[in-house]
Amino acid sequence: MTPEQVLAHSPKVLTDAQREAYFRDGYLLLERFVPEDWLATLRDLSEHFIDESRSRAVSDDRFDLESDHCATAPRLRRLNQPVAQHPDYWRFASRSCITDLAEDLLGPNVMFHHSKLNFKWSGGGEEVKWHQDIQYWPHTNYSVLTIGVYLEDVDETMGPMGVIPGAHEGELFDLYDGNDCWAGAISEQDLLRVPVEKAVYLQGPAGSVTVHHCRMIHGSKPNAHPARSRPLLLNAFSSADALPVTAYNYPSTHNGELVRGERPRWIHFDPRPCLLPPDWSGGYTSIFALQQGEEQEPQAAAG
Ligand SMILES: O=C(O)CCC(=O)C(=O)O
Repeated sequence: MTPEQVLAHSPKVLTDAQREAYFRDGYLLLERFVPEDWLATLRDLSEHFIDESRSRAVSDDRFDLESDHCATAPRLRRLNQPVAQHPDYWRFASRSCITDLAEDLLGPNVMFHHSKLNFKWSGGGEEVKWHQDIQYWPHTNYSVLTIGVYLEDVDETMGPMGVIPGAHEGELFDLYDGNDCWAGAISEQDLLRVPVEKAVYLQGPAGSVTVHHCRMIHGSKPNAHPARSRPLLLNAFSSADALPVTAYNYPSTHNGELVRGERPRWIHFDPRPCLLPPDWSGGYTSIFALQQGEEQEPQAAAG
């Protein structure tokens, strides 16, 4: 859907000024957006899965682990596809305030794409280099976004999500390196064309929500805080008239489910081209493993 088509529908949780800001800047930060009861449920789930990760020594299709992860000091880098791992994650993605938020920015027909829970552990949790999402999972148009929820308070030392206002209207970058291998990040050379000095780092108390457009250049620094981790639950949605061009390479029960409205009769094709990612049907690791250049046995995982 185009911004004009979306704005023609009345919003449920945003003001029109907030929606216009999203379309202009390509991101939003909504402080304390998620109610306490939901936050408590999501935090309990995090504890449960962190505990479960203690029994793992290597990453698998559910748990993406930092290299120094161990049972006594778990460092779960990412919980893959939480919606497939517990019904409350799916309830949150499909029937909560964030579904309303997705509807306000994508129009009445909304499709769920995927979810992930990125931890950034204290004292180092890894950097995410500048990149755009849509090259990882191209769609027929760019009415696609990701909603992040901070499950704990996040300050500027903890690797908050960084965005570059307005970058979603600019260039779509090649995420392959000079050897035609997928780097998953914008090259140093190309970054010379990006006003990274204008980056805004989205921080806030627990329950704050970030939204970024699928063409937004974004990334985050390591977590320098000595004691606190930065769990960020990410759910990606599209207008239902934006269909994925490539199969999502992490099989989940909910990828592609309609969470609001109806299946539309017409697909919308944006004339702007999109980069095609590698064929990951044989396996994939994670954005962290890729960007850190880790040698790993590929799992079926993504983005
Ligand atoms: O966890 C973060 O800070 C950013 C994550 C991200 O951009 C991604 O997973 O695509």
